[in-house]
Amino acid sequence: MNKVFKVVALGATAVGKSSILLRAARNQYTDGHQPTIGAVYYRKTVQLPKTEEVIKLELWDTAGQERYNSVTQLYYRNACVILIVFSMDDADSLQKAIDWNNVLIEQNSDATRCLVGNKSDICKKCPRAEQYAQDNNLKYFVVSAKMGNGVEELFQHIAQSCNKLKQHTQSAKVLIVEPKEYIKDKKFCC
Ligand SMILES: Nc1nc2c(ncn2[C@@H]2O[C@H](COP(=O)(O)OP(=O)(O)O)[C@@H](O)[C@H]2O)c(=O)[nH]1
Ligand SMILES: [Mg+2]
Repeated sequence: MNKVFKVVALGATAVGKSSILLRAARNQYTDGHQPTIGAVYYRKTVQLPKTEEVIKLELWDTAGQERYNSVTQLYYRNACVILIVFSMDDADSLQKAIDWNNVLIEQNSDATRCLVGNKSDICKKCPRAEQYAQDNNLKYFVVSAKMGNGVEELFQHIAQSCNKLKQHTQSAKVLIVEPKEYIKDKKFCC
């Protein structure tokens, strides 16, 4: 099955959401605000370690809507993974990330959520984010879209989460299909 998993990035403006997605998809980085016109999403495939398995991802960018507080549920609906991004040097952006996490909890989002601290090249640690992630059972990643640090590890984790979901849905299907075939083979007549 060639399922493609949707990944989205939420967070305050200028925390580096577009830069992380561009680094992950094309291994590119440019200083300055990323252009918001153009690709709505990037494709990325991730090879899972020690397997033949390849996970296909669609990385969706907000196209800058967060600047006007106009990111709607339509954007992150059906996402398998939601990256909640903040900038390691900006406490307000961490608060915004926490607000997003609360919104997703209230909406009963079943996507895998990851708290992502970006710009680790200018600020290496954020104890408040570490504590928040620990207290709220959130996976926490520290990355630098600029230097590339941590981005591959983040996407390995994302791919593994998607793979678990894939296996889960596949085994659920087997459970539904098998009893029907059993009945057919036994030639029940009614
Ligand atoms: N130092 C540093 N700057 C970054 C990093 N990632 C993004 N930026 C800069 O932060 C600004 C906003 O980045 P952008 O990706 O457009 O943020 P977005 O609004 O969240 O999509 C730009 O000037 C980027 O060059 C990073 O890892 N380190
Ligand atoms: Mg952007």
